Amino acid sequence: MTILLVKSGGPGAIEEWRAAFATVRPDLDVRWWDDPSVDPLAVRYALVWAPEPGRLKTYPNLRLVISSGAGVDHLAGDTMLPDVPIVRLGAPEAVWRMREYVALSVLHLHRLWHRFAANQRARVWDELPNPEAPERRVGVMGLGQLGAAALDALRPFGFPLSGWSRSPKALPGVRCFADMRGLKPFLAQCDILVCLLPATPETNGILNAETFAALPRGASVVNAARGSLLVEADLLAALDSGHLEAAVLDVFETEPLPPDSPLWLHPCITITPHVASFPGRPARARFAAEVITAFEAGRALPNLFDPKRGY
Ligand code: NDP
Ligand code: OXD
Repeated sequence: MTILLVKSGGPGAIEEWRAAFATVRPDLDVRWWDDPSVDPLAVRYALVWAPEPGRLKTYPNLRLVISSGAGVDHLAGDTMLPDVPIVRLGAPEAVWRMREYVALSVLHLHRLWHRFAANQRARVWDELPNPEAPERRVGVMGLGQLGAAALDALRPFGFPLSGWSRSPKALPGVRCFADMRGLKPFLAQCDILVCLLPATPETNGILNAETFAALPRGASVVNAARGSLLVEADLLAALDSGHLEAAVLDVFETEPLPPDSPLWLHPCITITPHVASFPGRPARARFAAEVITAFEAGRALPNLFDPKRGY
């Protein structure tokens, strides 16, 4: 039997993975990463999250790697990656989840929900007048599968929309900016900035003091990308100076976020524990099974990781 090796969710998750794959690809022998009875020569596929660097290279017949998350920064640091296709998670459920998360976060910031929450705790009745959607410009950094889907989700609300990517893009109803030359003009017209960039050497620390200063006064920020993109101290300074209004953060430099982080109790910060788009195991197994089937049939693979680009 063909072995699919799984490293995602810990050893306790393997029965759920087996059950999920049994409904879509019952022919696969689904094994836990550290199962001592696995013959390394029989491993054809791997579904992984943060495998030990160098380990994937030890399976000589490995043909395909699937990342259990859409981000592949957990693999990008492995200097001994095997020369096989690496597919990033692209389950429709993951995309729906991110659409929900971005719509929820943008509406939360648009309607000053953090202030109403604080006022409720203080028993303060204050309508807090705030602009209507056509006066609230929303910009998304990263126009890949998630950024484009997030913009789709925001379209019905009537916000003026814009986006920023590495290469030029054209999206209906979205003012598109590209590369470093487009960054400052893009930022200057974002009242709410949503970050959905991958973690690469180029994007490391991109949400920093300079970026925040380029946003209009009173702007807010959503980071659902990676913690390494955000300079947390710069965000705190921009919020405390009043230049930024609020932030919604799903990802952090250190996860879980340490209990002593000043981010936890900041009145203008809303925190979620890296859940923006994580779909359940059955959805990820369905996606992985479709990719394996496409690979075996010689069809083009979706969401291929390009090690040269780093995403
Ligand atoms: P994609 O690879 O589909 O899209 C990435 C986008 O970012 C592309 O538009 C790309 O530009 C742009 N980009 C990359 N580098 C740069 C750069 N240096 N400057 C400007 N633009 C750049 O990724 P996804 O949409 O699938 O995912 C994005 C990220 O979201 C993931 O890498 C991951 O970190 C994060 N994520 C977070 C989750 C969560 O639960 N919080 C869940 C899933 C993903 P171009 O179009 O020109 O290539
Ligand atoms: C991720 C994911 O890459 O959850 O963060 O898919």
